[in-house]
Amino acid sequence: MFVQTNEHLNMKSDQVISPRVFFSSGHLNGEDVVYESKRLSELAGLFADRAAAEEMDGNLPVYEVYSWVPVPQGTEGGLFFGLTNLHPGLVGSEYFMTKGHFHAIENRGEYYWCIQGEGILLLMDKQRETRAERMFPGTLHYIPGYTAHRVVNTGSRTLRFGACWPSDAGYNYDPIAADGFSVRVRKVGKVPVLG
Ligand code: M6P
Ligand code: ZN
Repeated sequence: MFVQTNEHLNMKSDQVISPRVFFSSGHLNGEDVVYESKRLSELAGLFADRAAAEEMDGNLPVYEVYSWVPVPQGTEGGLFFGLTNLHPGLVGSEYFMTKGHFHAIENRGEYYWCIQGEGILLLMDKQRETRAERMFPGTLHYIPGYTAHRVVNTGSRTLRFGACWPSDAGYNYDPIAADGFSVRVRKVGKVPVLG
């Protein structure tokens, strides 16, 4: 990786500081970067075919999330940055997916953008009306407030997406844990079907 140093800039080193966080296509590295791996055992309850999930290896990684948390959780006015690698796979006929969440401060929005792979972003409002946006490299997705968001990997390679959200948004997973999304994405023949 090429890192520009202060020497390259021909400035006094107290005028320019070197970057401390690095974004590459698959990783975030640096200060205040938090890494989390989500394995099938903790996600089994998301899938309709729970028995199929329980027959699979619980250690299987489903997705990994890197989050750059430059200010404390809950700070008003700040932003967090995330990179998620969602692996390809099926539980029964249902594609691997993220847990999905509303924000704890419900009116907070978020951006997602697809870097690699293909999938579907499910957006569900408080009335459980769900719409879906296709994700493929270069797509940019605005997630409004009051809207639960979940990503489904319908492709054959790791779906990689970026995210940016307010540092006071927080997470509310409870409605999803209780009732899921109103739409599931399944592989029927060779294609994803929503239902
Ligand atoms: C994105 C952001 C993160 C989120 C992650 C995984 O990177 O929205 O805040 O944690 O996706 O999604 P989830 O928390 O629903 O599992
Ligand atoms: Zn979010």
